[in-house]
Order: sequence, then structure tokens, then C-alpha cells
Amino acid sequence: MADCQQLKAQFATPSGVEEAAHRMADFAMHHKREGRRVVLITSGGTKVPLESRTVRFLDNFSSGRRGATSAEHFLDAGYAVIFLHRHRSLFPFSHRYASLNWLDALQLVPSEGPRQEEELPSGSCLRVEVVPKVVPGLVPLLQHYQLVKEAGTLLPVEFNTLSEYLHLLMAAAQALSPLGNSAMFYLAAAVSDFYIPASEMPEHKIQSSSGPLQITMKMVPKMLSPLVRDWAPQAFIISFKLETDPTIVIDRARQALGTYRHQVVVANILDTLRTHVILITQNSKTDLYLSEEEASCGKEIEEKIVNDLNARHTAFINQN
Ligand code: 9Z3
Repeated sequence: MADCQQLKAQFATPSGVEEAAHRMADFAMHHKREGRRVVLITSGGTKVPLESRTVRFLDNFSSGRRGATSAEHFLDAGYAVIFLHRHRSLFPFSHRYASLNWLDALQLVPSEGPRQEEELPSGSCLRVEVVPKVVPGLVPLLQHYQLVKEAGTLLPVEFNTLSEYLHLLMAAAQALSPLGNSAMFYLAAAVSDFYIPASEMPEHKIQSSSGPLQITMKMVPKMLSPLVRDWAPQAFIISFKLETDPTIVIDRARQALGTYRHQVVVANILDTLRTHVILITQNSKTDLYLSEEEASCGKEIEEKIVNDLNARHTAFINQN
């Protein structure tokens, strides 16, 4: 089991963590005063370096879509959101246009009047305009995003490596501890189970001339254990369990609940992760599905997950 001191000894504190810790603490205290619940969402994969002057690393498939979409639904439900996400993974609101080349969404038009943006050497003036059909739904989305920005209810915090993730999660747990049971942890990031300790990593790029590569990796300490037991014992904690084999996913989720004794495991299977999840608690199992019809109308399964968890969080607060 890992505690703060052990983790700090195993993973040197990356730069920037202290500053992010202050931002998270200020954010949490502000929203506590406003009477708002706060959810910490972790999102995206982690990068595990194989060399200290890193050229190669081990990564995973997570796009951050689950976390980004869930953040929007938590904001709609009145939560303040700390969005702890992998650098360049999908981001709330903008993820809808993630596959777009922005240059295709913009066009240059001759500019009239005084608010010209760029004067070309020829003396003609042009301004940039959005091509609406390339970015459908942009206006309401932008309005929504700007409202969230004005309300100050979304705090993005970035990580890149496994070590940054671990330190920032620890700092977030400290930041949220004054909120007691009105804090929620929604741990959707796909965190590596394996890493190479700094002391065992080659400094320079591994040479292919040395032949086939064999590496031995250590187990990453299970953060859920100290999180539930020591760092946020009053909070409402949700972990995710991903499997590729549907026959084992429920058992594995129940095992995690038994081991860590937190509130909910959201189980999902790689092939169906956008249309089916199973919410497991100590005494319940709830299947949530997204039908083809719902998907074709732009509905997302995260809306159902967040509605369900919001209700469970209310019951949890009232019970405690
Ligand atoms: C999940 O299961 C998430 O739902 C996904 C979302 C990563 C599948 P995307 O980011 O995907 O929308 O592309 N997250 C947790 C996965 C995980 O690694 N869980 C660990 C495990 O299963 C426990 S914390 O052992």
C-alpha cells in the first residue's frame, strides 16, 4: 500500500505540481463557500517513459472522451469540476470538433469598415470568418462554454507522465478534503499499471543494435487504496474498470469494490464502451445502455452515468 511519503520517494515531484496544488485548493475552497459540490475528473491515458532522456514511452488507447463529456454533464448538474487530464487528450466542449482541421472551418473575406484585422502588402484588407456548416452547433456550444468560463466552474489541470498524474491526484485529494462528502472523485483516466523506476531506467536512447528489447516493469502503486483510506475518506469515490473480456468484468469490478471499499465501480468493455456501462455498488448492479436511436440524436452515455451518480451522491450526502 502506498502512502504520500512512499509515493514521493518512488516518484520525484515534477515541476508545476505545487502551483497546480494551490490552484486546486483555491478552487475547492471558493466553491465550498458557494455551497457547490466539486467533482475531480481524471481523464486520458498516461505516458510511461522507457529512457530518462525520453525518446520512447509506453502509452494506452484512452482518448479522454469519457472524461471530457462527463465534465460537461457534471457542469450542467451544478458541480464545479476539476478536470485533471492528459495533455492534448479530449477537452470539454472542444472535443466535438477534435477531428476538424481548423483551417477548413475558416475562410477569408474582404473586409469593410474600420475593424480590419490584417492588411496585406497589396493594401487589400481581409478578415477571418467561420464557415458555419463545417462546425455545426458552434454557436450554442460557444455560448455554453463561455457561461462556464464566466461562472468559473471548470478548472483544467494537465498531466503528461504517470509521475505527474500520481502527484496531482494526491494534491487534488488534499485540496478536496475540506469538502468532506460533497466532494466526488470520478477516476476515468486509464492509468498505467506498470512503470520503470527512475533508478532503473537507461539514461540514453535504447539502442536497437543491442538486439531485441526485454524490459522488466514494476507495478504502479494502487492510488485508490490511500485515496479511500487516508486522503479522502469522506468523499464519494467512483473508479472505472475496463476489460476486454465481458465474462470477467463484473467479477473484477466487485473485487475492486471489496478491496478498496469505495462507493461505485463503473465497469466497461472495450468493444462497447460508448453504448454500455455497468454501475456496481456493494449491493446493486445497474446496466446503462445508449440505444442506436439515442446515439443518432447526439445523446451520450455519459449523460446517463452522470445523472445516476449525481442521484447516488445526493443519497450518500443525506445518509452521512
Ligand atoms: C475507463 O474505463 C474509461 O471508461 C475509458 C474511457 C478509459 C475506457 P476514453 O478515454 O476511454 O473515453 O477513450 N477508465 C479506467 C480504465 C482503467 O485503467 N482502470 C483500471 C483497471 O481497469 C483501474 S483504475 O484496472
